[in-house]
Amino acid sequence: MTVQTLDDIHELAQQLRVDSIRCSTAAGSGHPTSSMSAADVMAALLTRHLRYDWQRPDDPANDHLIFSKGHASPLLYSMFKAAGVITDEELMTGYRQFGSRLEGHPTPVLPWVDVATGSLGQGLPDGVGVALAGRYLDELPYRVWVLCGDSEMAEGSMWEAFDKAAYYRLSNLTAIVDVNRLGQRGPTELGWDLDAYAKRVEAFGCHAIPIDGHDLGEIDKALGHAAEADRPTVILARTRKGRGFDEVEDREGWHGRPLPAEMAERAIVELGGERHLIVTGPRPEAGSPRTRPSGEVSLPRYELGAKVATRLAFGQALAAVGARPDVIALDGEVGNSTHAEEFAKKYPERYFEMFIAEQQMVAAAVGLSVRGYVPFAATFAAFLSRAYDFIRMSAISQANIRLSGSHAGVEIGADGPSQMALEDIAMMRAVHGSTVLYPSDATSAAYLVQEMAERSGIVYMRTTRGAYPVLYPPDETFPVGGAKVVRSSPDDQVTLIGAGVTLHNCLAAADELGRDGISARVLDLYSLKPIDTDALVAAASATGNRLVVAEDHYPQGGIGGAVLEAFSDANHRVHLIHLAVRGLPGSGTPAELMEAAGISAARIAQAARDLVRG
Ligand SMILES: Cc1ncc(C[n+]2csc(CCOP(=O)(O)OP(=O)(O)O)c2C)c(N)n1
Repeated sequence: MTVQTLDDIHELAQQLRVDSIRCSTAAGSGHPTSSMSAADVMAALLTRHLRYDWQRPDDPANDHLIFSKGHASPLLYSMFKAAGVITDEELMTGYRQFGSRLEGHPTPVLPWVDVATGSLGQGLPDGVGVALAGRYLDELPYRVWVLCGDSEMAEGSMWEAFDKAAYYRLSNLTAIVDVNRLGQRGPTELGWDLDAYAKRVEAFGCHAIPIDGHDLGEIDKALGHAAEADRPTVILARTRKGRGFDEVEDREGWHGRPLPAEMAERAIVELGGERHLIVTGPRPEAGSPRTRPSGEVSLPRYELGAKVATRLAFGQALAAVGARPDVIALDGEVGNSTHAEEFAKKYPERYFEMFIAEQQMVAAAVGLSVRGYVPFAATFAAFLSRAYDFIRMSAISQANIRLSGSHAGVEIGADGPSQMALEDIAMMRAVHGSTVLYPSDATSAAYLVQEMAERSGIVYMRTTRGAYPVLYPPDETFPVGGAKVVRSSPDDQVTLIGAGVTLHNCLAAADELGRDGISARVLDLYSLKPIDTDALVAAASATGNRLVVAEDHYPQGGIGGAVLEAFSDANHRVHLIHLAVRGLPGSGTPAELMEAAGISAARIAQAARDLVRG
């Protein structure tokens, strides 16, 4: 039906409440009361303001609706029923069931869902990324509407999002905060103090509109204002959790609890019974994203033996790959260290400074990926760990993002352990479907940057601070999932495995061993996930299954872990010495720190001698 009056919207809101109760009671699980508080706002949005072609979720002109409070999935899925894209039967039999697309929290398994939510504090930052794409890249008038919880507002990432939304004047972004006073275990920090929320929001540069979130007239007006604002809008909707059923309304103890069947029956009666309205809301204005001319990617070329840091090669290659107009770069205020600034010099209009807001930086990449862009986000590898939950969730969002972490390991030297990434390989390898790359020289780094642009999922490159010799000629190729035998002879007695700075240490160790009459093979493991199991098994088999792995990372989950998992999968037995950073490092020169950590050339050579001489 075409909704005409506020009474019609009220009918729809009651349907959304009833359906939220019905599906969660049927599942025996879910968050009906969190859904009921926001039903009025969502009914008004769906019928009058969300410009969306439900039959064509890929239409680039569509508005975007993100449930940052993803646990209100009963409400979202009830909206899908009201839009006519899922049936009542699917909602009642599928919600939260094994194998169903109506998962406990929304994911892009559903074509109308942009990003996975459910880890609170992420949907709004993701929405900032989508809004950035709309305003600066697509140049389309679509709007991004994000439903947030009030307890969720305690997450710092929400404020990173408001801050960046205001900085980039994202007038196409509207956050709707469902201020129902209650969180999971009880009252929220600010309760119904809309003034306090409004002051904070305004201080961040956004436009606050406090309303009664159950007054359809006020809601409709606020949503209309938001669409016309010249900066991001935050609608602060004062609501009551469980609204519409007296037994639970505004009462503690009902968060995340479905109503028992007999209670659900009473609730449905109180809410006026079941309804099956299918509504038609506004459609998007026809439009296509702005296109930009595509150029030839011409990667930088490095002279063999020249000393070039892989972080510099990353930046230079990123600038080269920028010839593709879909490539976007994001920086966490360290672009001169990661060398992402090389991209900024060439393509300032596709470079977004996120300042020191790593969570927002990763979320923006996810939002850009929603619109099909190829985002690269770079900071010190150590600081990506701050955004790890965002990285984890981006895999659930099926996002395609590229991350680069510079300043890996103790090799960074004097700055000390706060700046050293010693956990990043473990963290990134553990992400679902991720790719983890760790080049040792500029040629391979540049090649792999281009590979990153082509690859889907979460793709991570670890880079090194110091400058080390270029090992490969410019036309060498480095397929993802491969490895390189850098040095070998038929007499090799041991294989030395490294990546990044430790590959250079392995080469120096091989020289030292050669002087002692021990011939060592050296393997460059530039692709840690996927890993080249065949190359590992071949090298082991050729060298008496004697291996030394050296890595500038803590021992857990790094290169050694990846190598041992590969041998275990291949059911191949080896004698392996694993050199990794085991103590807590301090400051020093790279050489001092690598020696102390036991990953220097001398320590690698000693380990190899021990293996060979048994
Ligand atoms: C990062 C994170 N921390 C904790 C939770 C567990 N959790 C789920 S819902 C919720 C309360 C949310 O309250 P609010 O944002 O006010 O939403 P409401 O359900 O009241 O509408 C909590 C703590 C979570 N999902 N994510």
